[in-house]
Amino acid sequence: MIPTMSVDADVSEIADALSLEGVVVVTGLLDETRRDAVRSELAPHMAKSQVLDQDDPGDFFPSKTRRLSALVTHSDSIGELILDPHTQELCDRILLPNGEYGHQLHITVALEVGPGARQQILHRDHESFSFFPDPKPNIVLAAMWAITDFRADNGATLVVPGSHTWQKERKPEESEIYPAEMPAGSVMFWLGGTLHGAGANVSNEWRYGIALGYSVGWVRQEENIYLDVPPERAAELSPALRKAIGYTTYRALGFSVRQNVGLA
Ligand SMILES: O=C(O)CCC(=O)C(=O)O
Ligand SMILES: [Fe+2]
Repeated sequence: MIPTMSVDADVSEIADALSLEGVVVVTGLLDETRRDAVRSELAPHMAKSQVLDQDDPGDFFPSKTRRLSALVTHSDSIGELILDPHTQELCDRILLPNGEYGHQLHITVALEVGPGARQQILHRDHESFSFFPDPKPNIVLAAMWAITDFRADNGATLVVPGSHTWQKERKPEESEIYPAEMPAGSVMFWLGGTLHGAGANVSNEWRYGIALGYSVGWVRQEENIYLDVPPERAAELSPALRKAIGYTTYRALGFSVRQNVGLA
């Protein structure tokens, strides 16, 4: 089962469920006005995303899906999601023990799963950190913001609770895989070690989610944020958001002539 809690739940309970199961859904985090704002800001860029009709079963991304990254460049309201207090609190609790000088934004992607899309390959988001034996320490935490409802039939993310503690070789039984069904405005949080992937969409609607990943401040970010959010764009952001996306230092790491990246 995927633990589900409301936004009013105590954040320590949310963090405990996330640590225990590797996944938690929190409902009621984003109202319709704010969902519409972020979606409409991204729409012209999302429209340029190429939708493949022909599926390659080995491809990480199934056909009939739309994807867009560099969300900080494309949207002003995404900052509010990135800095969401629940998310930041969960990152503090789960990532700071493995990187006490701070965490950072790791990746931003809008993900639309269209009718007829197959299931995505189940994976762990921290696979790139292959240096660490499995189960790896918590280096990555991810959040999926449901912009539309997520249902089993429209491609809700499939998750294997508990799989963050598994050895790499263990494969999930069908009965261990759950769809993260949640109403629009909810957020699913999961750990870098939790097996998951977009579900198949057998409905006739598109499922729209925004995935925001976070990592400990001493690893390379998955998205090349310094290229995708260049200094000119970074200068337009609030200091808190600029810092959150990685324009900051982690002890000696990441210094810059640009005033340790306050950008003066
Ligand atoms: O779209 C989804 O539900 C999950 C996507 C995902 O896990 C990924 O692209 O890494
Ligand atoms: Fe993923």
